[in-house]
Amino acid sequence: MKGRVLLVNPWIYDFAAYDLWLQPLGLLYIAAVLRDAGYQVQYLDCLDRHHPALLARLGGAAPKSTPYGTGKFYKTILDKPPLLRDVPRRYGRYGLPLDIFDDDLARLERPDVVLVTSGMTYWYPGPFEAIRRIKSRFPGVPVILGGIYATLCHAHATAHSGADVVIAGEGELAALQWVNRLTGHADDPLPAYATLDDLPYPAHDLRRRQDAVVINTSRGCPMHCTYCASSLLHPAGFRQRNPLAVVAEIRWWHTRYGTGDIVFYDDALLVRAPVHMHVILDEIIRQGVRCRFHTPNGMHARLIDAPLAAKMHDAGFKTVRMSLETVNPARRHETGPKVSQEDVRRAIGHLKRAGFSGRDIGVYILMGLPDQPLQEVLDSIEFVHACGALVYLTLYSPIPGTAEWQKAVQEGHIAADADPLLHNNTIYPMLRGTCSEAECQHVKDVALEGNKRIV
Ligand code: B12
Repeated sequence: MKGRVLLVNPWIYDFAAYDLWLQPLGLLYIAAVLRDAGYQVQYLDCLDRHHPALLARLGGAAPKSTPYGTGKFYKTILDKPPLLRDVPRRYGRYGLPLDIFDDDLARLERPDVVLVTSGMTYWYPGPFEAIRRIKSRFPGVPVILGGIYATLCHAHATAHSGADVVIAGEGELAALQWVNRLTGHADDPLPAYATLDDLPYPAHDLRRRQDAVVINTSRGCPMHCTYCASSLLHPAGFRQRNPLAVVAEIRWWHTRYGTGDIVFYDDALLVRAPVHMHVILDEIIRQGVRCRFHTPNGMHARLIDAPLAAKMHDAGFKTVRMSLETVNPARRHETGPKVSQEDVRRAIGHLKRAGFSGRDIGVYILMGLPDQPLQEVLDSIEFVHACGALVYLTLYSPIPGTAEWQKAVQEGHIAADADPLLHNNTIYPMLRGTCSEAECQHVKDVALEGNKRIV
């Protein structure tokens, strides 16, 4: 054993959060790399809905989950940060109560290094709280912060997080290098990860349960939509795994851990489908892997054709989501014309003919874009409902480093150095006056009412 490393998945601080298979995939990859390098790893998950101490506090029953394993987090209502004072919503911390986390920390052996991950930029109070508590329990132990917030808001994280080291970007090798350095193994050779296939499987076994496992068949995205941060998070560009290796990983979780739900986290799952997704689906069907598959991250509708839809159905896909963003062609053209209305209509048709019901198919519509009239959102909702699929509204907020961010700064909608709390998609449209709370609610009601009629 070269040393002991603690890995922490922190809380979410937000107005709303839902466990749509939220798993810290990047941190679990790093855990696997460290374990392979000879470190003992310990793991604390502040978002563990099945933590026995939490369940005991809630009366002992299992947490309510959907049949596919998603569900509500425990929420502790908190005072709003002053910047968000005027938002007419209840703010809170999602995940374990603080004392349960502290008890877990107290039971751990002193680690040599602690690694903390971070998700959405505006969730930074979560990692900050975790770092504060870790520092108070283990004074002198170095803490390294990485992840999406740490990458997109590197300067903010360096200045304010309290971490000793903040690492941007994909972190498998950087984390190992730092841990080696901090534990006196600086001269140890590093593994050569030339392709994604060289990485170990993410350490999902550290999680309390493996009923649902998230997986990446690729990293990055070949498209460059103006609102998306994928290329900033994956500067090495778009890379796909060997499709047979993906199926081997799915089988590994299914046969060894009884995993029944596999969730794809890819940005661009269907790109190069003939040599990638088709092969994955063919093999799942040929090998008789009986899992349920989900794509909570929207797929590219243009790439869903009849043969692909049929195979997805036969392979056991259950949650199928794609993105339309808006029915306004001019706006789609400006942001990255990856999908048209016709693509979405056609894709829904293919999926339905393959055997999916309208309730299996969800289409993301973006709301609160700069200068976007409410009517455009209502038209988009009407279009999706007329195609016979469910609408999922996603509220827009600009992400630092993207083209839309530059534009928002230039047009004075957000300050270049705005506190990342203001990136929150729940409030950004409201703060900018793009849509009021009442208007947002009206649009949501229209979407929900229409969704009820989808069969
Ligand atoms: C999967 C995904 C989701 C999942 C949930 C993911 C999760 N666990 O939270 C779902 C589908 C639910 C989702 C939802 C949303 N998402 Co999302 N999502 C992603 C996506 C595609 C992949 C994230 C991922 O797991 N990557 C794979 C792993 C391997 O990479 P990773 O976690 O980054 O880890 C690597 C590094 O970060 C680093 N690292 C990580 N941890 C650590 C720790 C240490 C110590 C070190 C050294 C390194 C390190 O090393 C890792 C391995 O290389 C990203 C885009 C992207 N390409 O990152 C968007 C992204 C994170 N999502 C985004 C958005 C906007 C949303 C939504 C708000 C969309 C909407 N408008 O509704 C919602 C809100 C979610 C909510 N409120 O609950 C934005 C972020 C916005 C922001 N301001 O931060 C992103 C960047 C996409 C974009 N538009 O550019 N999302």
